[in-house]
Amino acid sequence: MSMLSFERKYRVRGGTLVGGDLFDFWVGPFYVGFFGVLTLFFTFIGTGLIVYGAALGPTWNIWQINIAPPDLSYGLGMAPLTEGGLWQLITICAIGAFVSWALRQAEIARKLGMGYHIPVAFGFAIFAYISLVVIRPMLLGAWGHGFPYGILSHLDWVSNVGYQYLHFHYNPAHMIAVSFFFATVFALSLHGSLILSATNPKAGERVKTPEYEDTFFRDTIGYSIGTLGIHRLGLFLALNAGFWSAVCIILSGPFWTRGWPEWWNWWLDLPIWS
Ligand code: UQ1
Repeated sequence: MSMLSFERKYRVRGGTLVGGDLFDFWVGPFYVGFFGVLTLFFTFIGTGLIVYGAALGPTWNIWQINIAPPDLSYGLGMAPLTEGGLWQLITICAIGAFVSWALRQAEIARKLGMGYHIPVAFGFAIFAYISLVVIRPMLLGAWGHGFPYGILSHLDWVSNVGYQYLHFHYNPAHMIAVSFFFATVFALSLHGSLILSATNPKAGERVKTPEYEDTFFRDTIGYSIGTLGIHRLGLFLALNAGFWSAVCIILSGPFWTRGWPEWWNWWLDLPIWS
């Protein structure tokens, strides 16, 4: 069955989460749906507000454009547009667009009778963003703790917040997150290279079966996790990378205010030494 006739077979109404048949159609290759319309709505408003904020600013230099959150003195209230209010509206649009996109993924998965793995995975990324601009600022009592929207300005924010805790690499949750990021990259490089080595042979040679892939790893390390297993492992590693990133920044401030190196004094403070 060609790809196009496969798509036609599955392009049927139903599976929507809200609104029944409303927006239940395709435009060219793209499924629209209620959440497709909502994604477009938030994206256009949010992008428009970013361009408006940039137009108010002192520069069109792409590296230096900056849309800052409100001053800490505004607490958890709304600020005037030019005093961080734009940042607040842009944040609402961003979350609206991201969540709508995840729900559109869920509707497409339902139509195809697939699992919800993709929207759930994207949900971890949304959670990491929301932990930076909503959860941590709310726990600290001011929207001003969110990060500014700008290429260099958000890098400065990361550097400044890191130094506020003296040495962020001593944050145990940060250590776990970084380890998962490295493990994710390691697993994907093993998997990508293995698949290409087996399925992209020289002209005239046969594509190798999964038995070859298993045997390569059994010969190398005495163990193969299997063709389904490597994808379960990859998803597990990647979701944990995002999850522990969120944890490490939520801990910093709301639950630990001193330098992170000092946290490790719990070891020296164990009663077994006295
Ligand atoms: C693996 O064992 C395997 O099964 C055949 C794959 O599937 C195609 C892989 O991509 C990789 C990388 C491995 C090896 C991974 C571990 C954790 C032993």
